[in-house]
Amino acid sequence: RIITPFSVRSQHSKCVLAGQLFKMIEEKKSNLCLAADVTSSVELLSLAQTLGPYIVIFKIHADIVKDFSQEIAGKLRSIAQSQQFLIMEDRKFADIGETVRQQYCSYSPWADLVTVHPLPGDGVLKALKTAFTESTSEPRAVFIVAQLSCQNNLITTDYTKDSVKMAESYSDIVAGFVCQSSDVIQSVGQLQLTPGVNISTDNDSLGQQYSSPDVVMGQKGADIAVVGRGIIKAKNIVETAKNYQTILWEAYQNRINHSR
Ligand code: UP6
Repeated sequence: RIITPFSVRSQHSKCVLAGQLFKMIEEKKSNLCLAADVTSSVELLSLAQTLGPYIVIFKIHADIVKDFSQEIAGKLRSIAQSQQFLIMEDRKFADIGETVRQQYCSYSPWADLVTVHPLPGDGVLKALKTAFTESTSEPRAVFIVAQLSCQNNLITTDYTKDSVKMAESYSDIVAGFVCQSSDVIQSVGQLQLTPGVNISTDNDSLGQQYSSPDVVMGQKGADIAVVGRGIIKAKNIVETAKNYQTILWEAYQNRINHSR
């Protein structure tokens, strides 16, 4: 569990977007990433507009949104700019470098952050680093999926360790890791993004496994918690998002204070 405050950690980030994220978390008092897994662009933009104030990352799967277009992405980007959050495309790239480089083109105009599986080796990181430079002058970064929240996944302890090692030479583009355990993060300048967070249930019918915000921020050591259905399926999404934001922030404060 990294207990150094975000304000200090931002100074250790070799990745520009990681530094910005640490500052954003402190300014907004939010460790919340919304998983906006909805099927229409109307719902997508409405979630961004109404929940923007309570989150630091708006995470999407563009391929779930039936009418997704570059125009919708542009609208999402202006909401992100006015409400101060980053956009993550959870594409989980996992192919040979050249394919990833080409696939990235659809996301480069609007996704601040993307996710990658380290499975193919460092070619994916090399490809994205090249693609970032080729496509934009804005800061871009990746989160590496070093562990998964779903049951029976095939990731081993060695795989996780090797993912972290692989990322060492790419610290300028690696903002952090998607993982479930605090011992993954070796550098205070990188962030732990942890999905599988829900207050009211501990699984779904398709293998997802949930923990409570306290467990995720305390024991598991998350810096940012990813919440999807816990919020977007709630009756009152604004009140629910605020509630998650508060509980996560308090759990983070406890982690920092208990260490003193
Ligand atoms: N996600 C996980 N677990 C992982 C990696 N990513 O759940 O290990 C992503 C899913 C989904 C979100 O792709 O978008 O986080 C979780 O949504 P939920 O809270 O509705 O289960």
